[in-house]
Amino acid sequence: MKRSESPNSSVVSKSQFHPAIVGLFLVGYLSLSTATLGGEPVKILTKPMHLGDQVQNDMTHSKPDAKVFEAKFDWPGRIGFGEAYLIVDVSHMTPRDYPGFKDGFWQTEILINGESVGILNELLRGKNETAKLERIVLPFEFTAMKTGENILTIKPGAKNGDIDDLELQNVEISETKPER
Ligand SMILES: [Ca+2]
Repeated sequence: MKRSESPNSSVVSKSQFHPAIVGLFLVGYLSLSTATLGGEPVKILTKPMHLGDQVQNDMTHSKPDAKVFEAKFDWPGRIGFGEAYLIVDVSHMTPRDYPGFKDGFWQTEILINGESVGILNELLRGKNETAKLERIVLPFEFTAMKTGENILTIKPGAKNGDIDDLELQNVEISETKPER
């Protein structure tokens, strides 16, 4: 609001504050915050990225790009209650029924701002990894994020020093549950 638009307004003293005025401010605030509901997902990765420690010729990037994915991203909206959703398109990741997984090996950990929010391959069924691209939707506590800059970490699991090689194709976060 520009000052020049209300040349006749004067400073409101405390005694002039009426509950109705406070109510108007509240309505204004609520309509502003609901305007961010259902916003577009925030894209964090939109191209192939091979995480791991071995050459794998059936991946788009046969050589590993990194051992861990870590990216800063900006969350433009407010932080809501309940859950937000991490959406990951991934191939070659060890699924949850693979031997050793239940003992804690091969588990791909997801961290937001350094706090663990879940294990990605808990949501991937099957006994063996495949080259098929799978979409995984991981719900997490919305309050793990803050408005503005955040850091997402995707850390592939390992066993005896051997990192689970996997390939990401797309990573995004949505405040609404995506249709699969
Ligand atoms: Ca490996």
